[in-house]
Amino acid sequence: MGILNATPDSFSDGGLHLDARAALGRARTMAAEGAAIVDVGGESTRPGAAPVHPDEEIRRVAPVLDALRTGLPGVPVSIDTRHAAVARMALDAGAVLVNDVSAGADPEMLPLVAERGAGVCLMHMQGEPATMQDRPRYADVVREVTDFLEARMRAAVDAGVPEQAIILDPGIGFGKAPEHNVALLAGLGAIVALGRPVLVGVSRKGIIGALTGRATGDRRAGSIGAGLAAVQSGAAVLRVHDVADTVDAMRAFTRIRGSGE
Ligand code: HH2
Repeated sequence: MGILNATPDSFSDGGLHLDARAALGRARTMAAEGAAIVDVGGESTRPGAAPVHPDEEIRRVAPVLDALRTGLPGVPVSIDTRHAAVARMALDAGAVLVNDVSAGADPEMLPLVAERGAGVCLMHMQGEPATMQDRPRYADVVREVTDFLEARMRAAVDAGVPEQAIILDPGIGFGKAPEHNVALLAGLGAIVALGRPVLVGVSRKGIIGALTGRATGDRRAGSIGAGLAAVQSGAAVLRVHDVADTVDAMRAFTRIRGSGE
């Protein structure tokens, strides 16, 4: 999954893809590099970010989705949003997956996904982006995140979303200290055991800085290393900025791992 943020303030690619033509160019590059899906977002959820009104989110992503529909047909698009109004517009514009970092907190979100026959990624977050990194606390992070995802998966199914349409995500960096992120990446098997594909987003995040000492722009190798560790633990999808290098790393890794089985 290639990241395409139509935001002025995303922590890594903020301001780069606000213009629909630039966004389309970036999406084309990522698709050519091997991205299976392009994830379009109009709200930064980095630590400390203020919430964005759904009208503003729509204003940012609508032209990008239009450009993708006409300029890159055949490449599946997901919409990274917590707001049902934004998801509705994006599904109308051809998106096939709703990537919801709040796991369906908007009461209209899961019924919408069900009604439209879309896919949904349900992610764990402790707190809200503005304050989530203040003092994240868990007694048993793997157990708590797994239990939360299981409950949200049940809520989605109760709303009419087929289980096969659900992807689960531990929410690396969303209300988690470095040790929590490491425990989740190592213990991903508990979430995998819920029976749905698991998506992991570590690309250029603070956890990579904590593990390598590198600044945001210099976290490519660390991100790929952590991504491969996630794949080893059972992750099925990696949400990344650096598609070409990640795809190469995954090809080599899965080929060698597969030949030993
Ligand atoms: N991480 C970010 C945003 N959306 N969605 C899922 N499912 N999983 C993630 O780990 C995830 C996500 C944050 O990264 P990014 O989009 O690069 O930055 P920003 O939030 O500043 O736009």
